Amino acid sequence: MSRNDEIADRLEVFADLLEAKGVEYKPRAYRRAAENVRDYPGDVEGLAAEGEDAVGEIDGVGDAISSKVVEYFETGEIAELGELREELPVDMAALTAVEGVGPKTVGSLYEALGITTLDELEAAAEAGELQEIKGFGAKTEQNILENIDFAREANARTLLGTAHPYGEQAKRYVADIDAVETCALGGSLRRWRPTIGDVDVLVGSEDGEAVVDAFTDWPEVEGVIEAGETKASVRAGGLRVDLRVVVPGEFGAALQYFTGSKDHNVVVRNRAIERDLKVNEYGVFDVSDVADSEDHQRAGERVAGETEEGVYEALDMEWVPPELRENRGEVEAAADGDLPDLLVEGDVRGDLHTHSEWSDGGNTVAEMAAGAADFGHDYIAITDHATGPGMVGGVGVDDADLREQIAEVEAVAGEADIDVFSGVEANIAADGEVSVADDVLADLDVVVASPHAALDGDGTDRLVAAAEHPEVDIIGHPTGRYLNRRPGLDVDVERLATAAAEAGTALEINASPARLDLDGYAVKAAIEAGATVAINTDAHSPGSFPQVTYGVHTARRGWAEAGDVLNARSAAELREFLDD
Ligand code: DGT
Ligand code: CA
Ligand code: CA
Ligand code: ZN
Repeated sequence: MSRNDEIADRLEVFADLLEAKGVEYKPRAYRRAAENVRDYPGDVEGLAAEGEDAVGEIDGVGDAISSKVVEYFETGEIAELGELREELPVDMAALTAVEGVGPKTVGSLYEALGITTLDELEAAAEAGELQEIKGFGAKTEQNILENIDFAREANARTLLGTAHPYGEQAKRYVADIDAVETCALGGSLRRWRPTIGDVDVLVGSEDGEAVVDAFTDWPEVEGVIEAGETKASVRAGGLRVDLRVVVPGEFGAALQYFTGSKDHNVVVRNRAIERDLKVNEYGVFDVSDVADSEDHQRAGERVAGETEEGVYEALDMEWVPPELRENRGEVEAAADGDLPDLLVEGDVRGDLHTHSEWSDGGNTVAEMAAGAADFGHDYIAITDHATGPGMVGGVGVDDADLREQIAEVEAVAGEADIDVFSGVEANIAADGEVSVADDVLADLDVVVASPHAALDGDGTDRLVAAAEHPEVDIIGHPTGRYLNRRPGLDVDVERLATAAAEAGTALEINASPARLDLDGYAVKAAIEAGATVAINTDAHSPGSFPQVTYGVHTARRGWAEAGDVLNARSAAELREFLDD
């Protein structure tokens, strides 16, 4: 974590605690300061060394806050924050992870019942004590109870979008250690799961102790959980990072084992047993001549283990891309030579869901188009939020704005090196109604329709209705989930995908790391039902275009080939799909 992030985190905690105590206005100021400090391109610690005035140059950072920033860098703590924490000794992050519980609620819960942890909250809700608090009711209590398990899991898992860059950083550090010969990330990170329990780093080396020593000296390490001769676990960047060292000759077998998933490995092991082989983290062994009495980890004749490809080959199967290793039929497909020819990043040619200043984006249409061209795209659609139900804060374009915007997009398109399509992100109301007039929709190139509110219960009918709307081209972030924050709509993907395929509507894989919606399993079901998917970043500035990576790997988790993906098509082929 950078020191800018460190102080920003403190200011956010400050804001939460002030809000919990019922203080007005200040929490907002602290949050705004935190955001600007986090985004500050320079080194805030350096400013702090120059004094409060220098820190006060950052937008939104006034006298009170800049003095705390200086205090933090000088003394390592903020006295007033320490006092607030003593007054309100609550596990704020854990409690506010419960949907519907904000800092203010945490304050009320502490004041009324002394609740500080998720377990205490659950016990109080089960005992019916919450509904006795002023401002709470039986319904609130029930909601909290229903959301506690989700929150518990959320607290334990980190978004892929956070863990992936951090894992890569860990890998770069480890790869530079002298004794390291080979190094790779394993586990859920290598499989690109949407959320990550911990980061797994695997090393091939003859000198485990030297590697462990250097690893625990990584400047990012906040605490060592355990350190042995060939493995270590540390806390770093708010994550747990597991290191495993094996001899280079066993690296492939270990990588296969530690990539998982557990369920995939079980099926692989069973396939080995059918062939009188044994697979484990040390290698693949022919155990046909091994007596039960000498059965140990490396018993038998070693037939593979140096490379992962060799491990699968020894079992008569194709190498399985990590994204597929979830026991969804991939072992059988690999044995039959039937694995999909997975989509790769270079296949994606454009972005069909982006925002500009016309709604809540940060850039002009021209800047978004130039950014997409720089990124290497062949085309971009500008799909600002339409006004109407579900749009917070009144941001969005109305029908008249849209007509003006079409003219601007056409002007930009005339100058740009790539195709620039006009579009909109309309809202899908709870009854399936699409929020923009049909005649306006008809004049736009790309119509994305997405659910933004009322995200409880089954959404299949609602989404099917929107998919069947003749002007809708793409259903955006279909479930409306926010990872670790809200589960979103329940959707019968097969039924939605069948209707969408019939209607010529694509289903989005929203690549924003907060969403990854549809997820990989849903993508697999959608493609099997014949649907086309579109991988979009939902970018609110050009800086988000690279997030397409997360969408591509999510598509791969759904067994997607280039032919399944709308924006892997050329601009001409895309136009054909949109016009139909
Ligand atoms: P996570 O960390 O919860 O996001 O998920 P993973 O898959 O990274 O799980 P993790 O870190 O506990 O272990 C990494 C891999 O090591 C896992 O995917 C498969 C393998 N592994 C770990 N423990 C076991 C085990 O008890 N049995 C088997 N078969 N494999 C295991
Ligand atoms: Ca892991
Ligand atoms: Ca692990
Ligand atoms: Zn949206």
